[in-house]
Amino acid sequence: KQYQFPKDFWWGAATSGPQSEGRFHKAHRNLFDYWYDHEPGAFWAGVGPDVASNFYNDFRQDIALMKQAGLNSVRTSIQWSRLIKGLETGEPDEDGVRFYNEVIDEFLRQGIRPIMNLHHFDLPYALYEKYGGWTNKKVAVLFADFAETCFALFGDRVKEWTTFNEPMVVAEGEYLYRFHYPLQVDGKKAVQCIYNLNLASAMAIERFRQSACEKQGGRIGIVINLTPAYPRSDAAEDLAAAAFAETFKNKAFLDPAVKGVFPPKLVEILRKDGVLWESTPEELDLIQRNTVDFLGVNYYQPFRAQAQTAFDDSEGWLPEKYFAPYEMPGRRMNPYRGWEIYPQAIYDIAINIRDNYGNIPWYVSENGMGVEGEEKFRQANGMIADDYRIDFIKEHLAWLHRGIAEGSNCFGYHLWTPIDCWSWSNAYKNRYGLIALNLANQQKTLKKSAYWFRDLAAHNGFT
Ligand code: BGP
Repeated sequence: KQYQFPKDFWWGAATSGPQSEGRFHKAHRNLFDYWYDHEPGAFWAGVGPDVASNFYNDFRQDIALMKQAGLNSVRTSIQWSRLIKGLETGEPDEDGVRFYNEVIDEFLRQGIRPIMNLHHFDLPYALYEKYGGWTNKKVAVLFADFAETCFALFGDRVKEWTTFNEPMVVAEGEYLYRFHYPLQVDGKKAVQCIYNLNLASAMAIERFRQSACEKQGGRIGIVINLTPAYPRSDAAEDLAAAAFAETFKNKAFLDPAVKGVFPPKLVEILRKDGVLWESTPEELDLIQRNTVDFLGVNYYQPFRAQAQTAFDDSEGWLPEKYFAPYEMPGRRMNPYRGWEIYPQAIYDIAINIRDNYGNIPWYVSENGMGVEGEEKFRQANGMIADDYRIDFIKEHLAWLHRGIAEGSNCFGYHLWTPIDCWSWSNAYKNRYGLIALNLANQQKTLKKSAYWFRDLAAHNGFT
């Protein structure tokens, strides 16, 4: 079968500043830098964000490799902790400005569209120390100031911006499931954090509308991770569990970003349970007025839900009061990574956006397959033969294609990630790149999937 995609489709890949640049010449540490300095061996066996994939020093070569892999667009992020020297005054750091200017210009010189994201889990640590991070609305205001500086400095060349990457993961990692610093379990803080991140995104969008960016052809969006929730069965309790999981995990960001309002059901339940966020009418109005132009959707895995039967409230309120994860027997697991593979969810997402979110323009901003021990697939000629990744992409694209054929307004697909990069959760154990990174000598070489991707982009589709 022939899978042709719409004209001018984005074929690209996504990375982030903190996972690729390394910490060279940074004015400040972000939360992960701090955590790593503090407890180097704790989670990453001593391998940290200090060098990452050395994009700070290698960016010209790296962008040339991305070009060879056929990418016509790439998302990365501007690190607040690199660009801004005066976290309170907003004063930019000279080397930070130089670096991002050169990176953006290099992308453009190679004919690659740069999409710039403003927050990829990398809050400056000093703002956590002083204000308590995203639980404090002051941080939202400072974020909007930082965003405004980015629009002024780079908006003449960057046409697509996104405010946050996976804001739900910030709330979950920091205040529910302990995988981001400060590693707390506090449902009430998580809920306030969700609200404040939505507010910060809307404030940044307001600054964008006030800037010259739109006149220069710019658009702004957000990158949300969607894990469509599927019920264990048709029993009423399972359906209700999946509905709450869908609301909490997905709609809590999707609805304010696209529709300007929080899901009423969520507000109702949080209020009833006494954990609703603190908001003001002015803030809610600002959120309502400042919705996105487009949506980025990160999709890796579905969420299977069942009725909760054993909620333990010893740690206070948690969203699990209303659902429990369900490990469906026979579900298809990634043999190298531990996440379920369910390509059809991409179609479900496409139809959901078409039917429930005004068919807003959107793209797949991350999708990808993490593989442990990829070296064993290296052939005699030196190339990693990652056929499993090619198959993974094809399967997801086939479902995406069907969603587009049925009218969903999708304009692109970005793989996570162009070049193997550092991970928050597993350092370099699981590789995702089209381009392999040899940690011993920082050599970067195209994998088989990179050649396949180049053909995909050149033909705007595959058979
Ligand atoms: C997404 C993040 C990325 C990236 C990716 C891979 O959630 O936006 O930053 O890390 O997941 O996941 P992991 O790093 O856990 O392998």
